[in-house]
Amino acid sequence: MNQQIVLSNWKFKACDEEEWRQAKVPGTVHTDLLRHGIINDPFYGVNEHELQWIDKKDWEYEATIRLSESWVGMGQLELVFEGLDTYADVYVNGQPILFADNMFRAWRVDVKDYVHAGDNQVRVVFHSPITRDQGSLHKLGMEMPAPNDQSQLGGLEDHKLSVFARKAPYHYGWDWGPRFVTCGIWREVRLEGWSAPKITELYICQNQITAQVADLTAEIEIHSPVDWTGRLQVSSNGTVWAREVTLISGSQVIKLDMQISKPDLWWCRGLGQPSMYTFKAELLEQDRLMSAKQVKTGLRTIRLVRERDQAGASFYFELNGIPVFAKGANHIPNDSFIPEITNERYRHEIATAAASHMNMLRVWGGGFYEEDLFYELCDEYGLLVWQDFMFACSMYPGDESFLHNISMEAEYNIRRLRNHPCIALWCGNNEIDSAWAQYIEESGWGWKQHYDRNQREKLWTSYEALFHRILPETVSRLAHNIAYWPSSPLRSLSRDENQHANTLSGEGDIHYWGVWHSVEPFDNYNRYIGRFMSEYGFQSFPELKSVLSYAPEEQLELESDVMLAHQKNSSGNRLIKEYVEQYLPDPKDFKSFLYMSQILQAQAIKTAIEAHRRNKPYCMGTLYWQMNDCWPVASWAGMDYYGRWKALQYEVQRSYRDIILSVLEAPEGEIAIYAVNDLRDQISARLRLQLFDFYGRVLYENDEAVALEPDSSVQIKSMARESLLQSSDPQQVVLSIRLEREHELLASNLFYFAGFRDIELSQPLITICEVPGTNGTSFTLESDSLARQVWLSAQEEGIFSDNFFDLIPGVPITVQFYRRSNQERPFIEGVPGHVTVMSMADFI
Ligand code: BMA
Repeated sequence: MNQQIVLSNWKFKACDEEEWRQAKVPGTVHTDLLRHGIINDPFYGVNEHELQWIDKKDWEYEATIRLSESWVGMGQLELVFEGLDTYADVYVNGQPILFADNMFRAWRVDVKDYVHAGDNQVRVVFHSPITRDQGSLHKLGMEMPAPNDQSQLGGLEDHKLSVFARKAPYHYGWDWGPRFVTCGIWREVRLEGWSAPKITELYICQNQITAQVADLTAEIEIHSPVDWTGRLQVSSNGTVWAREVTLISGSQVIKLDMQISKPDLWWCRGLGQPSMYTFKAELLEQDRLMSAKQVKTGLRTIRLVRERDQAGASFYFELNGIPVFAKGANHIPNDSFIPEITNERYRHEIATAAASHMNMLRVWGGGFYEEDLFYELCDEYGLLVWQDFMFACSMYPGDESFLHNISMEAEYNIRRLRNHPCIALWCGNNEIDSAWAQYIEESGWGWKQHYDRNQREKLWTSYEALFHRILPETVSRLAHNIAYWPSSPLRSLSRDENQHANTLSGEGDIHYWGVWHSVEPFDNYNRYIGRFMSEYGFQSFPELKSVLSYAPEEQLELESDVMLAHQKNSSGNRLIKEYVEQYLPDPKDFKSFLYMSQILQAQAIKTAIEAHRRNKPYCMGTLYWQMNDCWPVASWAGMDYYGRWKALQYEVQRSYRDIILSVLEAPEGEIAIYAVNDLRDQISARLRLQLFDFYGRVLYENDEAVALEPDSSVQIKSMARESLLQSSDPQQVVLSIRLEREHELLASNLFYFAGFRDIELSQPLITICEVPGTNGTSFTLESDSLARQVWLSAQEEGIFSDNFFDLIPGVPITVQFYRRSNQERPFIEGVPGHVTVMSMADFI
């Protein structure tokens, strides 16, 4: 059978120093230095600025592996590096065996001729990506656009070197991320040995999936050191498919057709259960098992539907024949130092997405192709994945070796991920098409204008080779049933001016950044709605507890060195301040400003999500920017680096429910109530309206039957503002809208007739009582006057079932606390410890 040894006991040092120190693998040089106390916490204070020397040096790692006679006598011996970041020369017993140059690929080297019985030395030398790519830049002879690359901070002036290395772009800095151009052995290293045939890959190709039958082909890649005859079988749930095979020495792919009748299909959240199947492939000689490999997959058909219609063309995902309204967020790496991301953190993130009623995440192209666990969790929780290739916001070289490197990278990652039913789309890159804007001279981010005709042609030729040839060809060859989309955003595949997306395109996907980057009012979310909103976002600060993890008390002001170092969007703080001044009451101090920034962000994204969902089926997807953070920072994330939910995460949880109510006020004073139903069932319910004053008196009430069609968005009621208000003061009332079925609350929302700023809040008295019999995990809150944006914060890490909500006197709200836990299911009902309750009145 196959055997393996994971290489451990690594040591490391700078190439120009003598002293070896113990290293952690998988790991990075930064985290190794930190563990030895050679550097300070990279995330604390302004330490980032002090640590820029690390990427200018070469580093080496070494391990010894002891092999027995029987090990070295094996027919095949391969050293496998699952991830080397990035320019790594590898030596075995002093002999060079590999020159790696791509962090996104795994490397497998035949080392039979290089090892012997006894101790063997494996040495990995990492060349500074900076020194190396200064050479690449010199060779290319022109600077490349890469606005997020913080070259200045790295002491490199405007030389954007990130584009040359097949290395996570965000390592070079981003508008939410620090610049840590690290290196190291970031995934496992092992020696594999075998003398008999070995199954090296098992792919379950889904030819056609219907409710009646799943028509599949198992593609089994086998490596055999010898010629061999025997039996190959694949089994799942007790059914076995088998055939005799004759192998010749070397690698080969054997196919086995399989059918499963009445398959349990894989569905994303909201549409059904994410059923999974386990397939096991085995090679048998008589009854002796020679090799086995097991994979899990879900059976489903996923299509990207782009069909012409009056407005342009649709853009939506269809799962097993059912159109999906995509609700989710853009995911970035969870840490600047990838090996630091524990399984628990992954589970926490994906459970957060599921608890927030998402059904899609976009793995954005400036990070890395995620760990297997990420996709396993998305499979398990029913989250679709929009998967970018790792290219973002820059142009790239197009020489032959670069292109070859990328086709190997694409092949490796498509193969690695193609059994995951969650993968819905492969997308070429983030924002490059729209930034370059080949077909409209005056469009784009002003990149083209820096180049002469020849240079432009060269850059665009590289672009086309990558995103219109190599990547789509590789996807269709290896995962032919998954759609490819060259760039996000993109309007269409035509090679002319119609290609480029703009905020009002009636086709393609849209990144709408008018609100935030262009300082447009929130109301513009109601105007700029495309067929699929793959990005839009609004920043906020993490809560004080998280800020204190990087800033000492004396730095707690917006313009302090530390706070500025943890705000990577140069206009970020100014924008938050300006928007707060426009929409919210003035915060009384720094801590209040943090709170206010979160309320602001939540309000912005609520406006956007509701607008997108109201416009279904014209719009069929909404992915806000961004899910998470890679260090503690002011950013667009809904969940901070520590996994703490900001006000936005709770707002998303409400706004992404399968059924929502949404209110839109027209400028003429018409108040329209919409109901959006993403379920496949018709809903009969009662719509209950109550107009309250801020002391809980009901000034108006109405109750009527409504029916919601399956999978629909409709206006269910409309009223004139004046007739609702009558003589009430618009600054003193709130409209509560509830959709109820029997005693079940299906959806609810609140509507105010005046902005936050214009409403005068009195200091409410909020009471919080433990719900008897819940052992301290549930609480009921009540208030004697309107309390806005009530924020519960717990001593323990965890989430409340609801938070940042408004309390109307006489309308109590009950919440549960869920402890963050290291178990398979991350949220477990628990005791929060001391709970602090505050509301907006406490911050003004
Ligand atoms: C989009 C993203 C990121 C960026 C974000 C916020 O353009 O694709 O590049 O971090 O906006 O500016």
